[in-house]
Amino acid sequence: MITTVTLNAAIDKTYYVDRFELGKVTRVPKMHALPGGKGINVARVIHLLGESSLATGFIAGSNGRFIEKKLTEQGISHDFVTIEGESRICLNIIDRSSGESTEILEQGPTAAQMDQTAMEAKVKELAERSGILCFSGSLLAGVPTDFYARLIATAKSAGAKVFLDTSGDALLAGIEAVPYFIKPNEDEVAKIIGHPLEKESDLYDSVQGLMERGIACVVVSLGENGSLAGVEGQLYRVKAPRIEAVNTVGCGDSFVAGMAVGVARGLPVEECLRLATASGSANALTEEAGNVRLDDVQRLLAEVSIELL
Ligand code: TA6
Repeated sequence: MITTVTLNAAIDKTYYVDRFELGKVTRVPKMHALPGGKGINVARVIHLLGESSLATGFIAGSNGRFIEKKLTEQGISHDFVTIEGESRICLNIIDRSSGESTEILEQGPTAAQMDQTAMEAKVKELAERSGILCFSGSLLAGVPTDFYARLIATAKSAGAKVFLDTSGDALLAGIEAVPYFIKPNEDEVAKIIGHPLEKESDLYDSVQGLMERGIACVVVSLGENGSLAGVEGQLYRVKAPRIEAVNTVGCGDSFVAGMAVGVARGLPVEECLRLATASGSANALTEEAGNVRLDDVQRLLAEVSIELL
């Protein structure tokens, strides 16, 4: 089983509008509302790829109950810690005239000290029966910056492989606990190494450096250009298929899901990267965030190119 942890779970609402203009009334002819937040998206895509997943994290209020109900309807196992307040809504407004996407992300509830203790216990219990634990998304209010580092240490000592997909200070603190997998973008890599990336070789050296720190799998996302991946000491340049994107929100989460499925199945590195990249691209072909069609993933697998550097 692969467990995903979403500290700040959300209802992801996607609004498709004819034209979005600030300061004007905008009618919404079409919308989707799904359980979201990065880790929940990862759990859904793992499930769609045919592996067993379980979603945990913090939920609150009536939005939290909506998240549980919809996950149950989608056949995705869940075991959340319920806290005071209200889970957030994350809004993505897609302007059909320009194709532009605008995200508005609420802050969400606050976790008290006893909630954090409950989450540490939940992670320990679930890590004991999961091969992989994926921690995804921003921290919620109330938790310390090193909360992921603490949860990673707990999960690792229970024997699970840990994936971490977060940003900013939570990422900087989290990598101190040496997860198995991270997925920073170029700006985040620059923040980790403490200076700007001036030439291509700076990026290569940084990925090598992170692998030398014990992180087995470092994937730097390069947007629609694919990624640079460092796995077990080797560097790979991965090129994503050319597609007509409908909604790119959740592509990173779908990539993480594909990678976790590949690792759980014991696939060779290149096949893991291929499945992850095809899943990320397939997400962009659906209207909902964090969703893939299996036939798209299967078709796109052949269109991913991987070069050993
Ligand atoms: O990756 C897209 C997304 O998962 C949205 O679904 C939305 O819920 C958002 O990210 C949340 O990101 P955050 O980093 O705030 O947890």
